[in-house]
Amino acid sequence: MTITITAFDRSPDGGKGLARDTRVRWALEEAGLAYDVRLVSFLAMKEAPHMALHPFGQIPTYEEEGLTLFETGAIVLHIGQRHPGLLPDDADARARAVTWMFAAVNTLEPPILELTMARLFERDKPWHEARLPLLETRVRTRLQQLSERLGDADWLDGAFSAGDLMMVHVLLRLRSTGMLDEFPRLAAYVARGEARPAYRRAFADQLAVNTRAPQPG
Ligand code: GTB
Repeated sequence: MTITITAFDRSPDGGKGLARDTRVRWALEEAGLAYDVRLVSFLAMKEAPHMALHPFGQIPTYEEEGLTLFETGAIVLHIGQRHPGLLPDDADARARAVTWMFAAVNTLEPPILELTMARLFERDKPWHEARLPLLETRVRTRLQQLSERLGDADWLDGAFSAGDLMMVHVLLRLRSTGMLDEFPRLAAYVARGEARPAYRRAFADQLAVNTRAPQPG
C-alpha cells in the first residue's frame, strides 16, 4: 500500500512542526506506516490538480490506493481505524478517543486559531488591543477546563490515543504565546506528546523539508 500526503514545500513556521501535515506524519509514525510526501507551493495549492484533491486548496491531503482524503481529523481517524496504535480496541474507549479528537478540532482549535491569527495578522487594526484580551480569555477558559479534566493523568482517557495526538498538536500552536506555561499539567502533557518517538520522527522529517537548501525553480 502506497500512502502519499501533501505538505508545504516551505512552511511559514520554518519547521516548528505547526503546519498540519505534522499531525498526519505523527499518526503514520505511530501506526508504523511508510509514506511519501508531495511538497506543494502556496501557488500550486490553488491550482486544479491540487484543488481536485482538496476542495479548499490546503494541505495536508492523504492518498492511498484510489482513496483521497482531506481534513486532518478525518485522516487521523482513517489511519486509526485501519491500523493499530492510535485507537483502543474496546468500542466504548474508541468512542471516547474519537470524542477527544473532535474536542481538539471543534472546541480547542477554533479559539486558539482566532488568538494566533489575531496576534499574527491583526496587530495594525484599530480594535486589536481591545479584542486581544477577549480572545485570550476564551483560550484560557478552555485550557483551565482541559487541565482540570486531565488532572494528574498522562493522557486524556487511559492510554495514549489519536485524541491525545490531535489535542497535543492543537495545543502546540500556543507555545509562542507562553500561555501553555500558565497550565503546568498541560505543558507537561504536550511535552509527553513531543517526547514520543513517533512524534520525534515526524518532527524531524518536516524539519528536514523546511530547512533544506532553496530548491531551483
Ligand atoms: N481543517 C483543516 C485540516 O485540519 O486539515 C485545515 C487545513 C489547513 O488550515 N491547512 C493550512 C493551509 O493549507 C496549513 S496548516 N493553508 C494554506 C491556505 O489555506 O491557503 C495551518 C498552518 C499554517 C502555517 C502555520 N505556521 O506557519 O505556523 C501553522 C499552521
